[in-house]
Amino acid sequence: MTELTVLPGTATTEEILGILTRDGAVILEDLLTAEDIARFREELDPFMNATTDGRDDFSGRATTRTGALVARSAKAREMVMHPQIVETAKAFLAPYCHRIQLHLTQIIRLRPGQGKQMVHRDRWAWGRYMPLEIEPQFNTIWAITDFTDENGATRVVPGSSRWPDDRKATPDEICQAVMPAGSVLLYTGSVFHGGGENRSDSDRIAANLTYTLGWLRQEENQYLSCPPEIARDFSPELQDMLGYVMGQYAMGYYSPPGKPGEYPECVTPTFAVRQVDEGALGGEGLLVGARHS
Ligand SMILES: O=C(O)CCC(=O)C(=O)O
Ligand SMILES: [Fe+2]
Repeated sequence: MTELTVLPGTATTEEILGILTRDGAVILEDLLTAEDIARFREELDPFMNATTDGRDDFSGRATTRTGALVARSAKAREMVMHPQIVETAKAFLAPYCHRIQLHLTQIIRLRPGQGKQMVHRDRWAWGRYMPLEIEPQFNTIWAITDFTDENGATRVVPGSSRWPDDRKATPDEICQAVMPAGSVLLYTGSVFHGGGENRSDSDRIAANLTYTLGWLRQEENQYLSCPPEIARDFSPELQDMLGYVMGQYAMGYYSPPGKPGEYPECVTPTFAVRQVDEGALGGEGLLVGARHS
């Protein structure tokens, strides 16, 4: 099989999950309008244009990577919290966690002349410690420009999510996520893939927005990219998605370092953005999960 399945933006979570589980990737059409894209570009082009090229072959020496999209763009915030994407991410990751969180936000711009990226698994960001039975990551790449064969549409190896780490894909096993601007490639943290080669004379621009298990370290440090002073103004749902919430019963609490007695001890990270003390650690509900794990 060398083609990715394309589903309409109206596809149900069950339909999407069916393909994602089988192939490790699927394209969803028409999630962004031309106006959405224009807004995204207006908010983020200044940051993208000020970003310098990668300094190694994996990052791409003719590629720019721009992060902190939640802090910088209202349109990116909407995309991160897109109801259908979040529902699918939750359903995909639910067997492995109590709660999901944002993993990274990044504009990936492949400039003309960028060669193809090595084929890899995004889950290798954590090393190769976790067994393949655990799916730690749910990914999206939103096409901000058209994704074409010539401009470096993401290369994907359908059906490779369960392959051993050292298996190499042959050229006929690799296909490309060719799709118009506004479409989204959904892919697992386990499927083999990589950026394509940009042989065209214009940029290929993508928004990589990814999600992970509430108990794992995030690839982009959301507490630094989007600190409480900024996250304070966002909806509780987005604050939780950034990680300002307990990941498990005992995962993520802190003690505000004030004067003796100035603040409560061992509060949830919610305290940093909503100033409410939600009680010790993660509360009784999560304790049940901790006992069983
Ligand atoms: O730019 C792309 O199409 C994919 C990039 C990618 O897979 C990565 O940087 O991990
Ligand atoms: Fe990747």
